Amino acid sequence: MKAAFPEIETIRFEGPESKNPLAFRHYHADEKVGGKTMRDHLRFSVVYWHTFRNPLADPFGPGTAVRPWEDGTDSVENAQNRARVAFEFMQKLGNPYYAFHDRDVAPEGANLAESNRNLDAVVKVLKEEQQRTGIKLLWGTANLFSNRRYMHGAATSPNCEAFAFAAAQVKKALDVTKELGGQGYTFWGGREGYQNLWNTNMKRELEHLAKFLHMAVDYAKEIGFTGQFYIEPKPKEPTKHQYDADAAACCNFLREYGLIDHLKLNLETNHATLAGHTMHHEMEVAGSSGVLGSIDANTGDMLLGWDTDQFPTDIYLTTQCMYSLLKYGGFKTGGVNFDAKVRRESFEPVDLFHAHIGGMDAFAHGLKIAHAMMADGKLEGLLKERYASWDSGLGKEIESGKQSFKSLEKIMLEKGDAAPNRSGRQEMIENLINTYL
Ligand code: XLS
Ligand code: NI
Ligand code: NI
Repeated sequence: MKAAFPEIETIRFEGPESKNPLAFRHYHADEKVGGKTMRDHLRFSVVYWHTFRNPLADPFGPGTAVRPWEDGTDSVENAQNRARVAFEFMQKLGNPYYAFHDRDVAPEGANLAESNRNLDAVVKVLKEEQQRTGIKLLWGTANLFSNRRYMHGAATSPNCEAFAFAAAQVKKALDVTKELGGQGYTFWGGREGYQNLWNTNMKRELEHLAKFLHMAVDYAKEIGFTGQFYIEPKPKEPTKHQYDADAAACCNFLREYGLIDHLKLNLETNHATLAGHTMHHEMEVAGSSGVLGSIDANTGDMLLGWDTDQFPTDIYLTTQCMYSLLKYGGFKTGGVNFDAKVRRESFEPVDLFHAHIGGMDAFAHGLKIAHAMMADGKLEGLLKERYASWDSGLGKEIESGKQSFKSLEKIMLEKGDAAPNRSGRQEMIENLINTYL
């Protein structure tokens, strides 16, 4: 095969002083941070859909991407060749993981059987390339939102045969994910939501979604797929309201339908901001509920209200992500998955490298800062102090269930008022954070 990126060498770590745009300044895979390599902390993953399939169109114009390896057809051969290109890219970049939807890697056929055959033909190449390079599958997923059969949703469609087709598609995607040794499987609720409540039976749709996820869990057990399932919160787009709106809504749904032990969350930065939250908030909600699984790393634009999926470069953001991640014990099966695309104006193949290098460096930098903050312990100390009233005496008694409304009333009637508050020191803490940056 002709090299797709002949002019690009393997991307190397050159240190913070390097002026080489095709080098890492912070990501040094083998370097240990707190006893663990950066590679193992961050578990970087490249997404197939944006990096190898996105033509860079927008609602006002067609795609601009120049991808010399594409032959312009939707053939299986082209898809197989693209798979080899993808691995050449990833090998040069040095990310240990990737992720894909079934329809990203292989063309959809005229019917389910043909689609499955197409997928098998490309999976064969993916498997060879995984073995050749050592790059692993972080998670697989099925595209249950592009085909017109899913216009009303997949698991939440009013058309039970759309549900059935989606089930068959996920079954195959699980087989393939297992075949490739995938460490997880993600459900992002593509069109699982509503555009209009007048024509929607919300309760029934939610029950169907739960049923669908239970079937997936059962099938995984049946075939011995032990990877982690994830659900990926997003509040809107393409539907007006998606049922998996944010981390808290997902936790509620999973608990209500007996799925909380089977799925963790895959949090995406731009989805958090679309939901009116920060990523930091979503990480804390998931982390404190024990369901922080993986992250789709990207960022939105403050002035654009949609899922722009930009590559993350903001060190403050990556520091928040990595601080929460370290606090909750780091990734087990998940990783930093770049669900991000280059801008329409950045149409050349080399831009794919610049984008990923920037994202990886931003996260590696964030990791180093977060680790330093943690090792220093000042922030943790301040937090401990802030809640100190709960560590002994009355606070401890309340926490351990030894007090009631009645007993507390008695105490407060005697005291007359609560002890004075202490300053929250927000500005001091914000200044402290800046000292690590
Ligand atoms: C879309 C989602 C999607 C999922 C995978 O907004 O982020 O890309 O990550 O289906
Ligand atoms: Ni995503
Ligand atoms: Ni997204």
